[in-house]
Amino acid sequence: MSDQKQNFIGGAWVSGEPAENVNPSNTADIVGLYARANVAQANDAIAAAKAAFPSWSRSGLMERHAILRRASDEILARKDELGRLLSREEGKTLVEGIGETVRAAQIFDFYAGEALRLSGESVPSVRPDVGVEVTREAVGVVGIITPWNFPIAIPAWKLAPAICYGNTVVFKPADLVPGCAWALVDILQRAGLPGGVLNLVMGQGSVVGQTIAQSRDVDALTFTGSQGTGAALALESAKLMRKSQMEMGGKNPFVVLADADLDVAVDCVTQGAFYSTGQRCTASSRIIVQESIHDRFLEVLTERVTALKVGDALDASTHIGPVVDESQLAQNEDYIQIGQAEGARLVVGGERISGATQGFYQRPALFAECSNDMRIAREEIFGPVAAVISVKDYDEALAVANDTDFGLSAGIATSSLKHATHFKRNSEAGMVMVNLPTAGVDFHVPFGGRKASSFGAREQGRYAAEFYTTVKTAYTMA
Ligand code: UN1
Repeated sequence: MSDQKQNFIGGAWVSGEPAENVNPSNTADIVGLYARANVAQANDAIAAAKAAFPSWSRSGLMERHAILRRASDEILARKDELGRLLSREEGKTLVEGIGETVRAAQIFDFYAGEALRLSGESVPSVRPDVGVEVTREAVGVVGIITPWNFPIAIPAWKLAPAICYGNTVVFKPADLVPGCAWALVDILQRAGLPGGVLNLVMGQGSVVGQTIAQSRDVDALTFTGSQGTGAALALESAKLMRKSQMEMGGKNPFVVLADADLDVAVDCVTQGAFYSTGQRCTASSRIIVQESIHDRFLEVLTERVTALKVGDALDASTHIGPVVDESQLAQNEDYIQIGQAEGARLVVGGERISGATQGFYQRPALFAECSNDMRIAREEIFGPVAAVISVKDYDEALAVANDTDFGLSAGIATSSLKHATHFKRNSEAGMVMVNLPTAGVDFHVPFGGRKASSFGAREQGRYAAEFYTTVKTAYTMA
C-alpha cells in the first residue's frame, strides 16, 4: 500500500497490514489507511527505544526544550487542519476538535518550559561532613497506550513529559483513531527527535498493547482507557515490578442544590453530560438534584437537551457529534433498555437517528426517577446518557455523590460558600468542580482520580514528574 500511514520504529517508517480509519459521522468517508503493527514490530519498537535510552537520557536540556517547542508551534500553526482530522476520525465537533488540538500545543509548550526547570535538592546529611543530593532521573522505556476519545490531547500529555524528562517511548494509540497520533509522531520526528526515542506502533490492543504490557524491557507503562483493561495492565505491571499509571473510568456526580443559579447548573450539566457525545471519563453521568428544585430543574434541562442538534461533527451547527462506532452505540442502546427495565423514566432521547450521511447518531438521553443503585447509576456507559437522582438535602447529595466505585471528578452547583467548601473537602474524587462542569480540565495542573478511576501517580503539570522520573539519593563524604 503506497498511501498507507506507516509505523515509526527506530527512526524509520515501516509498513504493515493496512486498516481503514473510518469517519463515524459518515462511514463512506475513509480518513486514511493506517498500518497495523504485528508482534515482531512491537518488539522491534521496544528494542529501538531501549537502545536509544542511554543517549537520550543524557541529552542536553536545550535540545529537549527546542524539540518540544517546535512541536508546540507546529501543532498550533496547523490547529484547524489537525482539529478537522480529529473531528473526522473521532466524531467530536469541530469546535471541540480544534480546542483539543490547541490544548495539545499548550501541553508541549508547558513541558518545553519544564525541560529547563529540572531541579533537585542538596541537603545536609545527619552525619558530619557528608552531603546529600536528591535528583530525578529518567525511568527508561515508557510504554504509552492511549484511548480513542481524546486522539491528540491524551497522547500529548503522555508523550510530552516522557520526552521532557529524558525517557524513550513505545506509543500505541487507539486502533480507532490513529490519525492524530500519526500526525503527532510525524511532527515530533521532524522537530528533531533522534531515531529510536519515539516509536509508533499502531494497531490492536490484543496484539500491540499486549506485547508492550508483557515486555520486561518496558520500564514504565501509562494507560488511559477502560476500567477492565486498566486493572489488567496494572496487574501485569505488578508481576514485573514495573511502574504503572492507569487512568480509567468515572461515574461522575454533579450535585444541584436548591440555592444554585439555575442557568449555571443547566449549563454545567448539559456541557458535562452530553458534549463530546458524553464520551469522556470526566463526563457527568449522575445528576443529583435537591428535591425542592428538582421539577423546575428537570423542566429547563429537558428543554436544553431537546434543543441540542445531533449531527455531522464537521457541520458548524452541530452540538453533539456521533457516537464513535457501532459497538459503542449498541452498548449505549443496551443501557437505555437496562435503565427502563430498572424503572427509571426516560424523559427524552436515547434513540438512534439517521442523518444526511450514514453515521452513528444517537439523541442525548436523560433519565429521571433514578436511584443510585441502578446499573445506569453505577456502571460507566461512556455515551450521551445521564441519570437524574432526587435527594432531600445537601447531606444526602454528598452521600450519594460519594457512593460509587469510581472517584475521578465531582461537581456541585451552589451559591453557598459553606456547601461549596464542605463539598471540596469531603468529595471522594480526585478533581472537584464548583459551579463548573465535571469535564474540561486545565492542562497545567494535576489530573487524576481515586478508587477504581485511577491507579498510580497523577498526570499533567509538574506532578507528571512523579511517574516519568525516578528519584536518586546520592551521598558524598567531603
Ligand atoms: C477533560 O475532561 O478535559 O479520557 C479531560 C478522558 C480523560 C480526559 C478528560 N482522561 O475522558
